[in-house]
Amino acid sequence: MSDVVSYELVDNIAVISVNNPPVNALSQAVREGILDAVTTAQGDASEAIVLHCEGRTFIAGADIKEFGKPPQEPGLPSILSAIEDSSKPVIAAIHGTALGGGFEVALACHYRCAIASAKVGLPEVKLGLLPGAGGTQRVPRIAGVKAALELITSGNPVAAPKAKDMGLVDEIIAAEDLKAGAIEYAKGLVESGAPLKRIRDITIDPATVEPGFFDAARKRLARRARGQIAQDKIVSCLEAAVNLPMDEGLQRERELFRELLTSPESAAMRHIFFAERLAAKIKDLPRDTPRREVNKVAIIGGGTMGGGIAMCFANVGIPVLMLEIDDEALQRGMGIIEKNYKITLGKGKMTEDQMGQRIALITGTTDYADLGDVDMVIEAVFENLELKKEIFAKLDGVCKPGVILATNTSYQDVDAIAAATSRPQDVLGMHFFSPANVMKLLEVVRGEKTADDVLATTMAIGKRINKVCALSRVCYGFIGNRMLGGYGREAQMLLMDGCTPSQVDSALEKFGMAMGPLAMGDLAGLDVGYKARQGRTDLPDDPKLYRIGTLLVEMGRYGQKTGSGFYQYDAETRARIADPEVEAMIKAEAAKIGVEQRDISDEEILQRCFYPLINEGARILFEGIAQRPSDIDVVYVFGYAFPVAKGGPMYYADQIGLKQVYDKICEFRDRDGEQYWQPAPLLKQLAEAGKTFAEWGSEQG
Ligand code: 3H9
Repeated sequence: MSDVVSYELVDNIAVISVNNPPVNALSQAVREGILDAVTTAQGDASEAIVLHCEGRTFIAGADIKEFGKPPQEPGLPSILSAIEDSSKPVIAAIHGTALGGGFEVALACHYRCAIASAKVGLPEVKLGLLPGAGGTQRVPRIAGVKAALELITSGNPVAAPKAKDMGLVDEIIAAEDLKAGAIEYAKGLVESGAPLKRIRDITIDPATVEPGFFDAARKRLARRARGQIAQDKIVSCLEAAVNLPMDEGLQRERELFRELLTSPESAAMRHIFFAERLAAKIKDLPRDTPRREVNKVAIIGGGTMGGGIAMCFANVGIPVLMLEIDDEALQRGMGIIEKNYKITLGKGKMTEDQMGQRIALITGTTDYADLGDVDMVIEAVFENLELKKEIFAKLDGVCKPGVILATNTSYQDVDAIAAATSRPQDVLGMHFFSPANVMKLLEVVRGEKTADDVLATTMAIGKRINKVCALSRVCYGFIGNRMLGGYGREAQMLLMDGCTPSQVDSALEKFGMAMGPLAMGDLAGLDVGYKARQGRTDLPDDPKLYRIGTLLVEMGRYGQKTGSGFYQYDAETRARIADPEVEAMIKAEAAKIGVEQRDISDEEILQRCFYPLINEGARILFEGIAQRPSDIDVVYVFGYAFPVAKGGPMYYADQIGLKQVYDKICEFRDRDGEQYWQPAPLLKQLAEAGKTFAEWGSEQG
């Protein structure tokens, strides 16, 4: 029939097979193929039609690569109409993930069967979109408005058995061979004279929706939107599903889908979708680089970080051995892990059984000699180079050959740590972010001598433990923390220049940051930065620099843990409250050192906090620390809660225009001094050439 869609008759059942690797996305050829096949089936001897997919998954959605290009016929809605209007029942046979447009195809079918391991969902919201082919109209008709709201605004897929309970799937196929099982199921439907069930024929009784339901949903979603605009429009579509006839609801959905498709937010989120997948690829490593087997992992250090890392492995069924200095420390570490799992259990996100299985996978030891059979070791002790070197020398003595030795350092020199062993080729950095069992980012740090297979294995392990990996070369702070310096500095400088802490934080939060930098400082503990500054000799001698943060620590205001920092914190709710005492202190300190305070716009706050990130990012690219600009975006979105709807700092800079960013940095340099603002050579070069980071990245290959 076509390269990507085939058609056959098996007895009285027509079987349409989609074969468009890797994920059977609905490219133009697939759409055309399905349309032709459904049309053919109308005129032959078949009595029912099974739609199934070859390869690893059912259709995983529209082809995202086609978005932003001129639309090509046939459009998805016409395929769905052809399926829904078929005179013979159409049965979707689902395995893998039926997502987005793929699930919408299934919803247009008269019946849906799936194997138990399959998942279905509408993840469009994660791309800044809404389901544009009837998902918002059909799901509430069969699963109810409340369930539809949760499914579509979270974007999270549900497993087939749950989908069956929700009414989204009709039958779970137990047979090993889904195609054969689906054909049997179809034959049964024919024999029993099963009707052509069309979801469009269902009407929702508006009385079943609680009064005020949509308003409450809008308010709740707005609180966590962080610059994303799709959620609100999803609520509008669901309202249309309740209040309008199907065709008008579909039309409303289509209009709002088109609006989102051309929005800058969706463009940024699609950029991150592809950036995340690209970041997993190492430029100079062939795809078929061999991998080492990793079946058991050891973690050195059972503190908050080590415990979180242990959970990441246990969560995917990999046994973990946790090493601590003594039994007491070990018990404490295990206690933290159990407490964390109990929180997850309490939220209903895990069963008692699952918790038990995961905890059972984590065992403890205080003896390095027990590390003889592990395949990977991750050291997660505190940041002290000498201690880390000592540990790696010990590991070298006890671990079998070929073990991957990783350090979870945030700042230390991975090459120096590797040099403490006789096998530097097996050593690299795995920089997790706190809390390690929650945060998605994993910076994989490639040492000077790290072997290719060690890198390839670690990237694969990162994916297996559900992390988003980005590769960094060795430098102080790697990609993420190295870029952060100027961000925190300027947040405090802005206070001296005339802002209140709330003004700085709320400007950044309005932009979409999960938490402003000053509130974040309070959360992490102001004493941490204070101590780190004590040892530094490279900081400019400037009374303005970190003055407020330093004074707060000296007043015993360390942040949330002491109940006050830049803000006061409510003892019970932990809500942050602006503190007039701090605001007065800032004014007094500025006067004391002769800083003339002024009104500062939100725009300047954003520029002063973000442009240092962008500038340092340009240096990191030029030095080859990061592979590509989009990897830096991935680091910031997944590790530092940079709003995904802004696409990451480098993408954001490209949208502003590098010339504008460069000019502003020069302006700040002339006003605030070269010690803080020096445009990176690459930024200057691109600004002068009128290029973007993305263009530069593609030129580098
Ligand atoms: C939509 O459907 C809109 C409709 O409502 C309305 C239309 C009118 N298109 O993730 P992986 C590529 S919006 C194009 O590493 P996994 C991906 O880039 C869409 N390409 O695999 C990668 O390429 P490469 C709603 C796609 O096994 C390769 O496939 N659907 C698409 O870890 C492998 O991907 C979604 O948002 C696509 N739709 O995970 C689903 N999907 O090898 C998005 C993937 O060159 N996809 N690629 O780097 C996913 O969530 C995951 O890919 C999936 C597989 C779970 C399916």
